[in-house]
Amino acid sequence: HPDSESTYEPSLESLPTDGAQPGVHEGVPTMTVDEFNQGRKIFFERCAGCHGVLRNGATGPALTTDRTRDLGYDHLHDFITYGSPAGMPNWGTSGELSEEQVDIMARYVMQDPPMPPEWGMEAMKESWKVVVPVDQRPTKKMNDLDIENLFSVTLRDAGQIALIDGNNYEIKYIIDTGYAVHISRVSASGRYLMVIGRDAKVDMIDLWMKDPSIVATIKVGLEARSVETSKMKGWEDRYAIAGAYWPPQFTIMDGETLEPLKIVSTRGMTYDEQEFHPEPRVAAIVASHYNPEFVVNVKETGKVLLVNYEDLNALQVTSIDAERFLHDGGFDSSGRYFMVAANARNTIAVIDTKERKLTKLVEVGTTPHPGRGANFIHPELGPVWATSHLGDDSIALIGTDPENHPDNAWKMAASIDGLGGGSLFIKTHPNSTNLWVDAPLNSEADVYHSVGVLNINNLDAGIEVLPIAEWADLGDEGAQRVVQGEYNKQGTEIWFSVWNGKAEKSAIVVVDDKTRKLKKVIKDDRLVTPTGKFNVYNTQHDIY
Ligand code: DHE
Repeated sequence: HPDSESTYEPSLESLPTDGAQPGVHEGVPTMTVDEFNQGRKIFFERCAGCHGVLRNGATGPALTTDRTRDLGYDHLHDFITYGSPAGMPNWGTSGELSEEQVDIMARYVMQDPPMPPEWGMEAMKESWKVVVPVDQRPTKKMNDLDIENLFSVTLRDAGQIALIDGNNYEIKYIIDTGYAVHISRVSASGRYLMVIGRDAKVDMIDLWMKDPSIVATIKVGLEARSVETSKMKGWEDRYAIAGAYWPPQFTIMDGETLEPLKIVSTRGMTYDEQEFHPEPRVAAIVASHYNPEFVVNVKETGKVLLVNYEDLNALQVTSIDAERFLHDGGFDSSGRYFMVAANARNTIAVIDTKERKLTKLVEVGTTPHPGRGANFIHPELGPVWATSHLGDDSIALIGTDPENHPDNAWKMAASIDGLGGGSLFIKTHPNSTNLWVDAPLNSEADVYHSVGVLNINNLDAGIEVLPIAEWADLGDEGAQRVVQGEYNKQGTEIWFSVWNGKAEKSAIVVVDDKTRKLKKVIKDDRLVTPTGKFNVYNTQHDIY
């Protein structure tokens, strides 16, 4: 997170604890206990997302001691300072880490990784709180908010979300949540907004209350990225599920109170080599519309788990071999096929949630990163789902209509030029003819200050580049990375975050979809490090 300046202080119990003693190996630089603890904290906050808590690697390479001691202190020190084009942030030269901290981290990754604690039912129950019991909640909507056009906006380093009115751009509420909320999801009824912090704190917000606020909360682990609720007809709002990075597990909860009901570990064998992996993290989770199931994507083992929630005491989990390093993804336009990126394997796995099987593994560009992807009807190829890439500047189009366009189905039917490498998110809307793509992790400021937009009816016409950061007019301070487009409910405008450091000003830029012209800049001192934005209606109905 090159632009975040976290002041988050994890409680001691949420830090990896011991076993390992710093500096006991021959040839390995020593550390004081204080330095070792600083290293633990920095690694947990900055590095574990890509390299894994146990450092076995995923989005980033493995940093196990056999490798780091081989690479040596100087190499590690330089790498941490300057980063790499492959995606390692330049922690030193960006000023994110001080010279002293770079030195600590170079020595730290040469020590054995400490084993973090487990987080089972007792810990979960202790953290669980029903703030407003179900019988004290309203039975109808008690406010005059246009709930369906609200945007839930992550204020990453503030540990908050903002609820912003999609009609008049007013910040209606700022709600304290876990640290660095990763995603927001909306329950099937549209009433409950679920958010999950990087610190694995799940907060459930009741949008029907006069003043929407948290009605239940729980911590499902020490580090997490995904939350979802049951969407199958007859099971609406019944269950919630959250996936954790550490401990590697998922938890099924009551959909109205977040009471933890079932915890399932994902530790086990990789799908291909069938060797034990100690840290298979839970990445994206979606709810099936065809079966009473959650689709749980396990990163390191490369398995997609279909978790049937009909009987939690006789839990049926169908484990589909897919590809390793599953990360993010979304449904095709029919809502039947789930397209998930196995990012380090340059592959999109297509899961048929109706027939409950793997349909295809599709090879795309380098390190696909779709967010939820983008669905549209291509004039020749028919319905397609699109992803951009972290590792190259292409956009891959995969045909999703085996009935009427079998020749293009489940393969990369086209690859077109996008904005640039370092892309994270791509977006369109059923009412739009625009396909928008960002590149916040590109190394060139001109590129990460912009978004690109293509006409889906004439993709050959090339990309128009819009200077979003310039439009935000925030001055010269900070990196101002432009990230993640999200449409309003009507599909008439698209919002982008201009993501700056915690001490700097950020903004949200709203672009008119038809004219591609600036419509509004939302600036407010409370908009600290805005990243993900989730329109309630689009999120509830999987519209992207
Ligand atoms: Fe994300 C989605 C994990 C870095 C913003 N991110 C996801 C999902 C996963 C994930 C597993 C899918 C969740 C789902 O659909 O259930 N993200 C990770 C990481 O492991 C990683 C690479 C490193 C880390 O340490 O977290 C990472 N992500 C980032 C960022 O740096 C971003 C840009 C800013 C931030 O807030 O941290 C970021 N990730 C997002 C957003 C989504 C997301 C906005 C949802 C996109 C959507 O449209 O659905």
